[in-house]
Amino acid sequence: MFKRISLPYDYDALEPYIDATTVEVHYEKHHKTYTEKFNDLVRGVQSLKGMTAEGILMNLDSAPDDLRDGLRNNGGGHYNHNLYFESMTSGGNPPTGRLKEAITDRFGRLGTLEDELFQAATAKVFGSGWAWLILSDGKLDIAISPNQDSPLQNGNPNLLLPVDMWEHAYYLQYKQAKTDYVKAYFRVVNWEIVAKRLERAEQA
Ligand code: MN3
Repeated sequence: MFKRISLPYDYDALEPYIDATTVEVHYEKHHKTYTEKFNDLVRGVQSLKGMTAEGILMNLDSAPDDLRDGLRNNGGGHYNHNLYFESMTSGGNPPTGRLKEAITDRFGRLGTLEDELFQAATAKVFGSGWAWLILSDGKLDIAISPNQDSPLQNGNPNLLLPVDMWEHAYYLQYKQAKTDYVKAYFRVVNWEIVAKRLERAEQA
């Protein structure tokens, strides 16, 4: 049984950057639906028993043909949103330690990382999709993916920070102004969590 993470903050904790209605609808409706549909698809399929969501999404080729698209979309929606909601905290916090060092090595400064991730999210993702900070070949990198895909489908499990670019992530508050949404998202990023993901990725 796949579960959503418990939201680690109140609905209004990310205001004014992400408002309470957006968080509530996104978590209680969209995220809930992806997770329920994913569980419905996986339930009773012997070959998927005991697999993690990550494992299923990294091995879609071996999934039953009639379930593959559903697993990809709903499993991706489930997995990506667990990462996304865990990636925010009230008021945000700054990168420290090894993460800060990795950011300096690759981007020079946090602002440059944010600029590149912003460009990817707002200019390269067309329609619904995601932008990502990932670890790739031992280095921080930026990636994008359509729909509910992620770098998992390219064999890379080292997802460090997601940016949800589906309209449902911002439309209630920002309407079409997705650039304002991405700037606001950067104000609530929980870099402590990103640092933990980097640590795990570098140990793997
Ligand atoms: Mn979403």
